[in-house]
Amino acid sequence: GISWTEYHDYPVILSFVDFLVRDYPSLVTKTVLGQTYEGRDIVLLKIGKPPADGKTKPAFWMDANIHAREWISSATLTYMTNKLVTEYATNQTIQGLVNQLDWYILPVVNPDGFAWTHNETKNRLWRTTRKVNPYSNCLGADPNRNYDHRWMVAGADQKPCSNTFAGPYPYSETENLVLTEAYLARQSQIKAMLSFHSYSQYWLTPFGDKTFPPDIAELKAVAHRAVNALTSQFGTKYKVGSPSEILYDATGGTHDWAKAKGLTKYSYTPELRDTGKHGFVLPPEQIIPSGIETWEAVKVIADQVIAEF
Ligand code: 0X9
Ligand code: ZN
Repeated sequence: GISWTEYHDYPVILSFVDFLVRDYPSLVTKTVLGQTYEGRDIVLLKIGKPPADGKTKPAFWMDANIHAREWISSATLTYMTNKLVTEYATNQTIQGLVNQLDWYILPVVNPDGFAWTHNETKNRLWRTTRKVNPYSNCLGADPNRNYDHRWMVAGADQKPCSNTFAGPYPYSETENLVLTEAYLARQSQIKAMLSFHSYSQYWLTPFGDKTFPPDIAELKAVAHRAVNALTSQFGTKYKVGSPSEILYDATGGTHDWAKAKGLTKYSYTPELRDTGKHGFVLPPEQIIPSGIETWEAVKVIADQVIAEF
């Protein structure tokens, strides 16, 4: 196994994934969705047991680190993944959640950017992918602006050197393309999706263009229950609202895409710890508390999905 007292680079996260698959073969399967621009594997984990009655189970999707520098997102997600797998045999609650749901987990959506932030001599605060852009010396695009729902409508840039460069066209980034294909292949099953980012302590609801889905009241009610459960652990406070309401307008992001295309009811972007003291460079001592509290929020949404199914 690995520890959650420090941050790990991509090879260590991949070996953690392989360790889970090797030690818990009846619970965990790994799919390589494709390769990044620089040739790294993009991996999706499935945690679940085949249902006793042979019926389809609802599924819960979680991904992290679409933005390279937001290390707490994959650290929190791997912490929760480890919990789901290693406590299955001993923890009644987890057993129920794994028996009743399939969990799809994509721990690092943007491995090239992530690897770049781990290279000591380079840029810890890198955000985007690492693809070469034609006619520019700047690398990469913002993969959270690269989906095709309302692409380039708000909070996105056409200039390759911008941190919010939407890419030359939707799905110009392989990372977005393979995520979308994997998601669409499982869409009838997926009832909740969380795309973890940092920082600000927000539980963002759709959409990022000042509009709202018809069931926004339900989504916000569940989000409030989720963050209340989170806060109950250590007092960490989260705000609930759409990006336009509490952050800024931005289109072409993961949770807007999943909601707008009618794929998934409970679609959120949680912006994890902190509120700016350390920002993206959150001390590793906060990984375990973040994992513990975020898991409380995830459970609320999972219970809701199960109750509605
Ligand atoms: O700007 C972003 O992509 C997100 N904030 S971050 O500081 N992590 O970069 C917010 C995304 C808002 N999400 C959608 N509009 N879907
Ligand atoms: Zn982000």
